[in-house]
Amino acid sequence: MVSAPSDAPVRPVPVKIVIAGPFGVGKTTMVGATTQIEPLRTEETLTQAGTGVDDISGVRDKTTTTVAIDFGRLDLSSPGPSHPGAILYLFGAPGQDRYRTLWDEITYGALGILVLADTRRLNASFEVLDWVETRGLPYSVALNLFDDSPDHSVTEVRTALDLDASTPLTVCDARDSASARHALIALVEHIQNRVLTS
Ligand SMILES: Nc1nc2c(ncn2[C@@H]2O[C@H](COP(=O)(O)OP(=O)(O)O)[C@@H](O)[C@H]2O)c(=O)[nH]1
Ligand SMILES: [Mg+2]
Repeated sequence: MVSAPSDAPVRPVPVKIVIAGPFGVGKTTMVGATTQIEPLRTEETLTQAGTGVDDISGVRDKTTTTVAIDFGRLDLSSPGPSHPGAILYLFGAPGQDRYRTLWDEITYGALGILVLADTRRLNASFEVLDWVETRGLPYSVALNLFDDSPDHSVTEVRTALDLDASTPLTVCDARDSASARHALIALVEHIQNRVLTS
């Protein structure tokens, strides 16, 4: 096999990442905070038609919902606190359970999944985590902190979500680009480790 000359430019690797999690957990916010291109958003106003169909408990103030995907791009090979060589293509999934078929389609070609969780309603993440387990892809969990989030330790949350010791668990503010980026980098490093050890 002929190896590339050592001075050849290193091409950034495109990495497809899916951001999953229950309705109102901050997926659209995270894509918007991290993308370096204009985010694609497919938000619609919540209507009475969703009453009794979609579980909006705990997110009563929310007025819009993602009906297809959010899309953004984050180049982690650019200068600054970065992860070398990866360009992330971010796909935010819609939260409602009824989009499960779409969740399967969105993960096509993805290298990893970031599951956002909200400590005010951790049980809302169980269904997403069960689904993520079935996909067999590397995943990590990020706790998106809200002003009234209860003060649980990371260890308590890890136990409550029944996470494997190797699954990265970070804490973030999805509105803050550096914080959200940190959660994504933890996932990229986890993907790299999985690739190197498999
Ligand atoms: N206080 C606070 N609000 C947030 C945070 N992340 C998201 N939000 C707000 O929570 C609401 C739901 O977020 P959104 O991104 O639409 O959730 P999605 O359904 O998962 O896409 C929006 O009004 C956001 O502005 C956060 O870290 N802290
Ligand atoms: Mg959304």
